Amino acid sequence: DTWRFALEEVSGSVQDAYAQEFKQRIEKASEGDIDVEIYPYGALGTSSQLTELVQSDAIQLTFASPGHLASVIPEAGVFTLHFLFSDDNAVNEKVLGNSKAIDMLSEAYTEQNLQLLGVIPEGWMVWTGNRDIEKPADMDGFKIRTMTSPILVETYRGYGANPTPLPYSEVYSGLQLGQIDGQVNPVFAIEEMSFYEVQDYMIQAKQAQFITTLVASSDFYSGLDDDQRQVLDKVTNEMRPYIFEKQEQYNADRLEKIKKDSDIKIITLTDEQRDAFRPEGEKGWKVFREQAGERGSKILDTLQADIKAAEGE
Ligand code: 6CS
Repeated sequence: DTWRFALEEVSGSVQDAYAQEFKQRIEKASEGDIDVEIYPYGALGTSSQLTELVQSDAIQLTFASPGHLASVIPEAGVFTLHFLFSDDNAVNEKVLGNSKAIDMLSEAYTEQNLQLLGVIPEGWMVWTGNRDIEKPADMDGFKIRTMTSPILVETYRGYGANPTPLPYSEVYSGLQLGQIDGQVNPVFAIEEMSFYEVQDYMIQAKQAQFITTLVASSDFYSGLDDDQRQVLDKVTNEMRPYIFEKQEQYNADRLEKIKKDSDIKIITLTDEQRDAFRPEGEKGWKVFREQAGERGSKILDTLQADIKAAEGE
């Protein structure tokens, strides 16, 4: 059998590292029964289009980032909320692997013909801009590109920014032509998409993690024979520590590369500066609760409690 696996990121990205390792492990564990074909970003369409291809079973696997997917599954938008996750990303990784919130979320995916296979952090979201952003007032009228989910758009509107939702593929030209002032993504992505070449500032505020989800089409998943499903479940479980380490390494290495190759100003907000963003950043939570309803609220409350508990351990 051939499993087609589409990425929302280009070759050399965290998602690509995942897919390459996944391919090797699946092909080995299935003893040649399964071939995995990888389609990097650009081959089949935007993130939203990739999700549609999986929903209609035209391809079997894709990454579906909540920053886009929450337009279809508002509950997934929980991963895009600001100041929810722990400052310690190891805590986040642990919670994402265990929390009951993920089971609830999985129901919401199933209703949209998607099987949730994994929740994967890819690093801290970092702002880049043609201006420095150190206090909420600096966001006033700032034309920031966001992913396409309304929850994210409202979160940035809460800061007073002028959010512009766009597909990933349109960000570089938007920045270059000055149609947008800035964008937000993990460091590895800022490097590989060359955003740092057309921006003056890079601001680390640790307001959110970039978290993606790995999905399969429900029909594909339920149609697997027992052996194949076991192989898939085992491999996706065992990939967790692999990709967690990989994303840390990618983000650290690419930061060094950006420092070496450009004179972009890199700013890390102090705890005090970050705290000033908190009340506005948390406005997005209200929008999330409205859009994601009762189940969404329960997912948020459960995650929040699990993060607190894990921080205390
Ligand atoms: O900003 C985006 O749209 C994309 N960013 C990353 C790092 N991965 C996929 C996502 O679609």
